Amino acid sequence: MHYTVVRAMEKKMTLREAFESKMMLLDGGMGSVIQTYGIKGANNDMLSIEKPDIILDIQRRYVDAGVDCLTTNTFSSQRVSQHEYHQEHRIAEMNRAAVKIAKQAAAEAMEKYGRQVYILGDVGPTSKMLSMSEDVNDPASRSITFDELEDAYLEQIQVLIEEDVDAILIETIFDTLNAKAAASAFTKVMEKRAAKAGDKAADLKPVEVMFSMTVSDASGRTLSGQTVEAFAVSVMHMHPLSIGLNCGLGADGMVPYLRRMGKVAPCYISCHPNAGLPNQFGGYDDTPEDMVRLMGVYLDDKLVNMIGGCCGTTPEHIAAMRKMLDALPADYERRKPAPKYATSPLLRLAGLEPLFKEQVRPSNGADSCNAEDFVKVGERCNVAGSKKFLRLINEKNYEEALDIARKQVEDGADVIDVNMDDGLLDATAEMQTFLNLLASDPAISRVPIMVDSSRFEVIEAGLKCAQGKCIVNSISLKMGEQAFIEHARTIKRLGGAVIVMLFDEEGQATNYERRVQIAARAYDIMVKKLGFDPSDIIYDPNVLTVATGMAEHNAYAIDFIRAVRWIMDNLPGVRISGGLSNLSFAFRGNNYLREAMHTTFLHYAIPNGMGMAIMNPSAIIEYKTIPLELRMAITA
Ligand code: THG
Repeated sequence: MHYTVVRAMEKKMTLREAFESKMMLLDGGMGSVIQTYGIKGANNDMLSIEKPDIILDIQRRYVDAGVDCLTTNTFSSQRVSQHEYHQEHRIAEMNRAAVKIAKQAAAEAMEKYGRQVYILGDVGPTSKMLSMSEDVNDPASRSITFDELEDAYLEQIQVLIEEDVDAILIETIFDTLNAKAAASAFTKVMEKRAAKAGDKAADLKPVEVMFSMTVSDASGRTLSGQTVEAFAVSVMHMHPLSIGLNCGLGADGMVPYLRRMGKVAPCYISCHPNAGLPNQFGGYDDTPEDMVRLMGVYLDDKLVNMIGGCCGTTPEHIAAMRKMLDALPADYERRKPAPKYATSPLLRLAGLEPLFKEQVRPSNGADSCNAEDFVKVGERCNVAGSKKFLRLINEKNYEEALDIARKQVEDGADVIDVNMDDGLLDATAEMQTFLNLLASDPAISRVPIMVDSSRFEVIEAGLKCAQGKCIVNSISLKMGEQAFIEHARTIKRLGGAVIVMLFDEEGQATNYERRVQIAARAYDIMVKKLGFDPSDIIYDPNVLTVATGMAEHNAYAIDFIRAVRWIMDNLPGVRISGGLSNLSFAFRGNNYLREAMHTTFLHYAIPNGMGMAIMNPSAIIEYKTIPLELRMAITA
């Protein structure tokens, strides 16, 4: 084969370096090829133990076809998937066996062709879903918990990494929450590995993580309802080597979604489609020639960095793709990852749909601020902030409680705050129930969720019920640095943005100086020590109640705005939020005055850099309509 000679001269590179240097080729189907060996209806992953020669033969054929990456035969090698075969006690054994076979095939590739083949530990979605109920009569129920699924993935990924794979490929993702459970398990395994290595941790081989979602129909969404952009946002906390698409729709059906994914992905893009749509017998008809013809546009339009095949593809399909890649002109310009920030730091959140907002920068007199990037968080699904919501939750009238959420989205809320902190409620259980119910209502769950509690275990439980990228409300230095760091780490592992309240061990910051000092300290810890992405940090400098009759409260609003400006000028990349309705508690009952105060406050705070508020989205009046006298009274 003509590429043999060239490849023999390649030096050993990491998987990431390989992606940087060339178009990558993944292998093709496993299950459909196993069938051609006369094996039908088997537990395919068990074959790594029971018929290793067949698996090795298939992977050798993929090596001969010219792959750069082999996936291990471990798609279903998790306790959850093996349960139906009663093989859950052999998880370690089957994962170990599968990596050994793939490594043998890769070693042969080096010997035969002088070509480095990377091993991707294959992790499938299992047959369970964390974001959808299997019981039509009980939409809040789930057939498995996040923790159970994460444990199952941890058991698998632990072995794959021990056996020295180059990456974990979390693929055929039809529910992003399942993928986030696998991702969390991956982080735990990697942290344990680094801790074990001690001061030699820096010498450990990097292990990458890669995600590939599957769209279930022409809507271009996952089975659990997320768009490709929302999916991309929801896994980006893992800094994956690549994200991509596989399985359904066939090669041509992927094109529009690859285009959309590529625009938002600050990483490489992969695609390994089926050999067409399934025919009436469940087989796949696209020939190798059909597939490369349909995939030509992937290369012409620079949509991908890695191609391969899924169901119905064979070593012949992959050999045809090898030929296509080798025929690329020497000066072919490969796709480059989209830049992380399009213009200024973006807030990136997701429900079923993504929410992208540029930073709200303080304006300097002449230039007006970009107020359309202001984020409105609906405050009403809060048992402490709405008597009606509390009553509905107490009565377990979730249907009407959901109506409150739906109304806020209709009224223009970009995000929905959910808070169940009430002494007489089981806040964890109520948070789980309500978020599970929200997930089954696409009119509400299209927006991201703000998981709000003063108890961290409630926050953690909430994050484990949301497939999108949430905001945590909130963490602070109130209980000291250690708890703060622990909470921030957990949020990072579960993929959330977070509100940092300006509290420290001495209590709430109520003046300008303490706000500035605590904000700077928290930034240092989160960004410099923990590697938090600043665009995932949202400061809340404490909107306090004004006009209480106490003289020292009257500087509160001005001090808040001065602190907003300092933070935006000095702590790059962050956003500012605040609980708007706090401002006017002194005027409970006088709704017009409260709304006029809120509007006036935002009129000054947004141009100074306030980028988000927790508020009643329907209760904002136009500033110009507020009578001048009232405006002056408010700003006095
Ligand atoms: N910062 C952060 N989170 C917060 C706050 C904040 N969460 C809670 C609160 N402050 C923001 N949420 C609300 C919700 C409702 C009201 C005020 C703040 C409110 N409720 C009416 C009242 O009390 O008069 C209730 C009316 C009713 O019962 O319907 O004003 O600052 N990070």
